[in-house]
Amino acid sequence: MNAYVQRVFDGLKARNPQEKEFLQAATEVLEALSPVFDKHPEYEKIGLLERFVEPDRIIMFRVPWVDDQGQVQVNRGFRVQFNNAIGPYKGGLRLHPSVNLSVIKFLGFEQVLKNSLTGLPIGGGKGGSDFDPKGKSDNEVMRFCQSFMTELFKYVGKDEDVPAGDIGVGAREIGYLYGQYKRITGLYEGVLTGKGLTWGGSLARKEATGFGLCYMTNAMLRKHGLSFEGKRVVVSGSGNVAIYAAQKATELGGLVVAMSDSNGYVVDEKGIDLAVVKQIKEVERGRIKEYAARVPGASYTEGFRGIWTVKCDIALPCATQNELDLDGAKALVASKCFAVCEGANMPTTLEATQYLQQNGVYFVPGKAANAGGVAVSALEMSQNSLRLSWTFEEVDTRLHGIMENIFKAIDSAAKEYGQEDNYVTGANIAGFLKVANAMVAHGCV
Ligand code: NDP
Ligand code: 2IT
Repeated sequence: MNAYVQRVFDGLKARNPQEKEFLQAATEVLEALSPVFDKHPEYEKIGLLERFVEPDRIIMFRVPWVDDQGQVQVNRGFRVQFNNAIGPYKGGLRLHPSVNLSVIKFLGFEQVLKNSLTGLPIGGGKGGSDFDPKGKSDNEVMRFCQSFMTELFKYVGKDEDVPAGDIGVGAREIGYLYGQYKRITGLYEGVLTGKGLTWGGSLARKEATGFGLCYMTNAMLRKHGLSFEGKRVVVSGSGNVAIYAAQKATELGGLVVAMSDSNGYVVDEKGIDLAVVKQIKEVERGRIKEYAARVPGASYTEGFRGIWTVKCDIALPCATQNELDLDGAKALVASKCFAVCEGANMPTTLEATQYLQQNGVYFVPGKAANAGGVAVSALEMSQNSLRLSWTFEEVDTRLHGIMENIFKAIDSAAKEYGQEDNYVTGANIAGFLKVANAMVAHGCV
């Protein structure tokens, strides 16, 4: 590793010893960026990397709310505003019991590079809470969201910081958050994306991450003379990203044979029936296990990690960080899987990524492969500014173009740095250079 990069990395580890997810993301990014610093020694004098790895600010706050029994509950809220060199902070809010500062920092850091790759004017940020929406009533979720926004509204705005959904945050939560923002500020503005279609949302935002993932996968496969046609596809998760990835993979000719949630996975050799998954997950907020009870011939297995033992050609991890570990990677290689494209953020551990790449599996990291969601969020911001709405086809066509462009950018950056087909290197370098140029132009800030 370049000596300057190594020194900054050592400092980062010493200062944040408990932040294991953040350090994991930083390891991948800094290793990939090392050759950029060999080429640009002038970056050291201006402390570019020290500034790049330190968030602009971290906001942490108490979120008190009253449950249905009248008992006061307290959660912790976060917003990490990581970097706004190329546009207002932009990134989702995650509600999950595993949320802590390390998780939000890793997500915010990745978001800076991802948002740059979209080619749109958006900086990077992320937020959320350790609140668990599972098993909560609509009223409890509403009271939580109102309390969360009562603090967060001070730090966000359409030109300042624009949150959106992530794990545990969908249309319901965005609605409650938006209602409270509007009530407190009196502003009807595009402060959040993923809004409902009658109040400023964009068509195709719901589908965007999953569709975009398949457009990216397709672009990458095409380069290698491959396609989805007739291929077995495994999609982990069964939330927003997973459902629309499975839908587009099927439309492109793939056979999606397995999906999961945090409890286990289902296999359906005839191809997953997405109408059943949507009914269970989007309407009933139920468990994937139900699928096997409703669809003849389908089976359910406890434990979400087992999904990688299902034989496939293409794997699309779309659940959460570190869901695909070395054992999973070995199982995929053994079953001759040839492509892994990340719908989730950092779903593959560092060891698993290395193993897949060393065994010739084409691997596209989340910051490039799942950028379609935030790209359409940025298109939602554009539509809000214009005060009009585009058709589904118009947004989908733009999304398709953006994903094709990201593939070209990461492919050529990898080539330029002598690592053709290493899309981890390509994505990090291509995403970084644009942000770095803006930071240089803005001086020491
Ligand atoms: P959802 O909440 O809609 O779905 C999450 C899915 O992942 C569920 O099936 C959930 O299962 C599973 N999951 C969550 N946590 C765990 C865990 N600890 N172990 C195993 N499974 C888990 O979220 P999204 O679909 O929106 O997000 C999925 C991933 O995609 C995340 O990494 C997110 O950061 C990323 N992403 C999302 C974007 C978006 O636009 N929504 C954009 C880009 C990336 P269960 O129901 O059992 O919890
Ligand atoms: O990880 C992500 O890119 C998201 N959760 C979407 C962020 C957004 O602002 O749409």
